[in-house]
This record gives sequence, structure tokens and C-alpha cells, in this order.
Amino acid sequence: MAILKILQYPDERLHLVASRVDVFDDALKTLVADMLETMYAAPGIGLAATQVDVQKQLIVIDFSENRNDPLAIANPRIISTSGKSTLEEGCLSVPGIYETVDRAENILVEAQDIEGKFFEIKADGLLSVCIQHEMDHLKGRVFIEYLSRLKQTRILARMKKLARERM
Ligand code: K1U
Ligand code: ZN
Repeated sequence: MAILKILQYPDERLHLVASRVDVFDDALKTLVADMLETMYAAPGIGLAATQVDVQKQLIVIDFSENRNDPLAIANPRIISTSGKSTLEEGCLSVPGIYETVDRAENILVEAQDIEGKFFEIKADGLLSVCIQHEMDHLKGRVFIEYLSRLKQTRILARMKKLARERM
């Protein structure tokens, strides 16, 4: 297994749109294992393939207390939504920034597992928000794009400063 590099906002590659996963082979299983290791090490509760510069519709999530209940989701598609949720979100691609975003409270998602088998996920609370956040990554969207122009400008300046300090 390997820890992958997580792209940092404002990296342009975070805006690429992912393609459907159509081959469910050993290479996909290795990618899922690497994404999980990367997410656990970060640490985070979710990670989208886009964030590790792989343009595939693939997400990993684990928000269990003991970090031992991983979920891998390929080709997620929202079938229905209801209600409204406003939770604080973070993002491994925008470290140190936590902001509330309006999302659907309940979602029903159709997806495929790493064998390609279709399944449905009914989610609410943090799982629902996390899935919506990760699905946005697959569409090239970063959560701060829901914020005001002023907040986005401030965050962009902070991220550019962080990048300069890392050099
Ligand atoms: O997509 C990502 O960058 C991962 C992100 C997922 C997420 C968190 C909260 C709301 C929506 C989506 C994170 O995991 S940020 C880090 C984080 O929330 C966390 C880290 C360690 C322990 C608990 C939470
Ligand atoms: Zn994120």
C-alpha cells in the first residue's frame, strides 16, 4: 500500500471531472487500498479519487470511531434527496478551513462496490454530507465554492501563503 499525494487548493486538477469506473480489476482494488491508507494517515473521514489526481468516480469513506469500517463507492448517483442540513465541513485539499455548507439532509444513492456490484446507500447526518462533499470533488467542485466571494478570496490568499511557506 502507499500514501498518495493529496492535491491542495487552488490546484487546477481539483476541477477536472471524473469518468465512470468501468473496469473492476486488481488495479482498482490497489487504488482503493492506497486511498484508504492516505485518508487514514491524513487524517480524514473521506477522500475522492480526484484529490489524489485520479479522474475516476471513486470515493472512500470511514467515519467510524475505531477507523475500521471503510466504505468504497464507485460511480455514485443520487436517486433522491429530502430535507436540509447545515453542517460544518472540512477538506483535506483545503487544510485548516472549516465552514458550514447547505446540503440535503437525506440522500438515497445508487453506486457500485469494488467488485462492480450495484448497491444503494440511504444516508443522513455526517455520512450524507460527506458523500455529497466527495461527489462534488468527482465533478471538479471544491466545498469553498459554496461560500461568498469574499470568503473564497480570503481562503485563496491563505492557501497561496501556505504553498509559499511549503516551498
Ligand atoms: O474530502 C475531503 O477532503 C475529506 C473531508 C471529508 C468531510 C469532512 C467533513 C464534512 C464533509 C466532508 C475530511 O475528512 S476533512 C477532515 C475531517 O473532517 C476529520 C478529520 C479527522 C477526524 C475527524 C474529522
Ligand atoms: Zn474535500
